Amino acid sequence: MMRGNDKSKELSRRASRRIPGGVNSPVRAWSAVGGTPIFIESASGARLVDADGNSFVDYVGSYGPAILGHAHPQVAAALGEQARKGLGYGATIELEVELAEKIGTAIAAAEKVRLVSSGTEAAMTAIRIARAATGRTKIIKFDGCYHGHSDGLLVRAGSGGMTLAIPNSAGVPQAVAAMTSVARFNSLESVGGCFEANPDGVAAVIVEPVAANMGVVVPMPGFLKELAAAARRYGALLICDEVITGFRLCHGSIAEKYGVAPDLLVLGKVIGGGMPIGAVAGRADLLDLLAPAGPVYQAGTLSGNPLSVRAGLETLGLLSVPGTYERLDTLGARLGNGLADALKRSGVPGCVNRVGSLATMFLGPNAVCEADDARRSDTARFATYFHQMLERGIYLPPSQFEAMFVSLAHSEADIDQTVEAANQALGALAAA
Ligand code: KE4
Repeated sequence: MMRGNDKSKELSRRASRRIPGGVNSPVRAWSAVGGTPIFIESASGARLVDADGNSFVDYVGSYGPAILGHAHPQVAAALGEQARKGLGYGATIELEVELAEKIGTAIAAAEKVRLVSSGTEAAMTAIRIARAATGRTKIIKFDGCYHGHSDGLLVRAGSGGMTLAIPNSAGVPQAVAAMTSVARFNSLESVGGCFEANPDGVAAVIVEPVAANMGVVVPMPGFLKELAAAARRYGALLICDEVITGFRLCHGSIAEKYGVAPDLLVLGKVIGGGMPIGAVAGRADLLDLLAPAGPVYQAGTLSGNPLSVRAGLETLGLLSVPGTYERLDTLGARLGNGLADALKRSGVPGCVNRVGSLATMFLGPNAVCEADDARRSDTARFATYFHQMLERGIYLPPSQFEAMFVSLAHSEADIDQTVEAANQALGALAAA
């Protein structure tokens, strides 16, 4: 049981005086679930400890990077060693080359790689490359998918955009938003409609191959392959945003596992091992459009910084151990099946979507295949469920429209504790 949250309450009041909404990223604000966000004191393995000393099994995992669990000793030691060599130089180091080579070896489509400091930067750069390469302006994205907060991609955005019901951000000029057409995930008909509505041509289609920012939504069989074929037919580039899925669902690109070879890929999170990172990768002729090789400008003071690339290399090295992704899938299946059984036992309507170590339990709809299905979730009930789980020592993402992240540090006992807590929490919901 929780030991109170007085310290988090006091820190939240202090934070709100100096930081908008008291957070440095909206999804951390608990706007959709209510209550005071817990402030984290430390984390290790699958557990977090908050400022009041409460301990939780963690399913946020820094929203994806903590795939090894928090504070992995080998990664922490490597960071300490690297820091003693300096934090950054404004010049290139061998480790950047090594990380680009490792990504290129793992992902056939990643002939070249440009490292940046966030997924947002990487996605916006991929769009810029596509516009330069095709001479076209329009892009197609999917309702509920999230690709960071650059202007043109904050249209019908998922993650915080869905959570806070700000699908189209203020401050984005209508002229910019109009360059983005929005299709429905898993609907090839809506994709065709977007292409037909833009006779001047579309520069690129950007998609999360497994959507994870409207909650987890799995691509229907053949959807990604047909999407790639449609893009090719209309002369548009295909950009797969694998900021979440890259090196999480397999040792590389999940798009390639679905038989799709994207022209450009967006990566982040896991490849930095918890440190700030992003990457745009893909065909060499496209990446070579980037300055100084080509005319598309993109830059970053801390791009490829020594600490991020060292943490990323250590993490990818540990993830290359045979059996890693089978283990993640086994743990993810134990969690997903357990939550589905708990839903059924409670009689609370809902469904569980899962791919590997990514899972979302939707409360309300009995199937979620696209954003409008997800929007039919009972978010009030989810808020109650969130707090019921928190009381039982389980820390979930504070939104129905996020994914649960399972790490290699989660044990069967952690998963079973989570499922038992869900049985009790859903039972309480059903009885309310
Ligand atoms: P960042 O700019 O936050 O590093 O990455 C943006 C991004 C791009 N593409 C995908 C598929 C993403 O999921 C993200 C960021 N994910 C959210 C969680 N759903 C980050 C959490 C946050 O905004 O604080």
